[in-house]
Amino acid sequence: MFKKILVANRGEIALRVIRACRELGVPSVAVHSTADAHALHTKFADESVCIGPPPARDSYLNIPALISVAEITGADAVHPGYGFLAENAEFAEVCERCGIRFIGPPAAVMRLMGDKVRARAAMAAAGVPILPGTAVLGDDTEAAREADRIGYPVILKAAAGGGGRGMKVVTAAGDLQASFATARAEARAGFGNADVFLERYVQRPRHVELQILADGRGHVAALGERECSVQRRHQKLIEEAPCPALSQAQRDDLQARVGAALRAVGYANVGTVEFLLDEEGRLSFMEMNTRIQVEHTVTEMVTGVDLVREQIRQAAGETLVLPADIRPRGHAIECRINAEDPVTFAPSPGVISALNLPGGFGVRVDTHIYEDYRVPPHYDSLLAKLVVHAENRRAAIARLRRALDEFVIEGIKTNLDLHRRVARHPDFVAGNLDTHLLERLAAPGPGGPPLR
Ligand code: MV4
Repeated sequence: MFKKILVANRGEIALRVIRACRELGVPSVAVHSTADAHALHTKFADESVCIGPPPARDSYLNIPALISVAEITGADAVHPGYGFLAENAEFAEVCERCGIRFIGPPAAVMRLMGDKVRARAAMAAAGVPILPGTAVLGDDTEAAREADRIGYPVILKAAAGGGGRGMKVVTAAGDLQASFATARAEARAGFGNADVFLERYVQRPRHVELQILADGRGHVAALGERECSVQRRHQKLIEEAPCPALSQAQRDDLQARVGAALRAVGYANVGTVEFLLDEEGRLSFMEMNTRIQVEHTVTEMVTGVDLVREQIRQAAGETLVLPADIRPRGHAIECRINAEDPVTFAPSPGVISALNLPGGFGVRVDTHIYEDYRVPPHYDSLLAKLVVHAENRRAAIARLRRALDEFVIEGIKTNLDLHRRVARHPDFVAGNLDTHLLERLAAPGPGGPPLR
């Protein structure tokens, strides 16, 4: 096992990692910006080092500063959490070159999955279903020919994009030339790489993702899927496990194919393979995330597997400990509680003047906030993850409503009310989810009760 782990993150995920370190008996080192001098992760860790001013590029993204802290404190591993440097292959390489284990997959696998065209090819080669689409496109003539073959609507995606960034839907042939030029320009500006490719566009998909845990020696465990369709502008708001729309046969088939694909690429550590589930119930690969995700908690609740502990153990070369039967037990739902204006969705930093966290049977709250804590304006707006677990989806929704009603955060604006309304909405209760649900809810009219 490692001698000491540097936690290269902040907020709730830094606490999550520090807690796992403590249970493993491994000392942890927190790093923080000057804006986070009073943050809980600096107090929970065994040691804490200030690495720079508030902007993330000068602190949490400052690779030389992080390496220096690891060397000075004697940390022999780095846990990147999510966001920040978690999917930065160069950071992983620098760590390894300095003799510090990066707790994540090998840099080469991170690069492969960061290239959406190569990732598609790797998945397809192992029999994972992908949407009709192309390799990197040479010019707009080729794009037009391929779009005609695939059939409209199509979507242009940046090969170096991901998470919904760098995408352009094209509904008619007359728009393709202009969209192709724009997509290339945006890809070059946004990712330093102008490569784009085409896929058939799925109009009203559900977002389903499969949690993976691998040891890099040929063992790939699939820990079931999550449904993450309740989102707004590519920010997930509610996640649940299992997906209410997937049959056991689909789940088994998916897990077998993804397992084969990830064995073939030498995957190690945790990862998430994202799929679109279309109106006809067909799954297609979208992209792979090579990090621990915000919503890993719902998988933990239904599988009983401590994913952060297992990713640390795997990175240290230890054998994976997994239950024999990793079928989900019961149902878990997570709400992301954000500091944001309920109408404009703008971030709402400030001081938390009063706080009551929900509790009781089947309720988990992962959060770094406390009474009198000042939410800084420099980072993402996630305040807390409320996770409920119960014997089935119906009971989980009842527990979620009860827990949301216990939750009090005063002094800043939050999306707690939005969650309370979604948890009572007929489409959500029925499991009729798709990626446009929140837009329909926010619009007044027959789409359901208006949300504002
Ligand atoms: C798509 C799509 C429809 N068709 N690809 C968004 C996140 C990124 N991983 C890919 N995304 C999408 N890709 C095809 N061929 C629709 C989306 C999409 C989406 C996917 C999952 C969850 C929310 C979404 C919101 C808008 C668009």
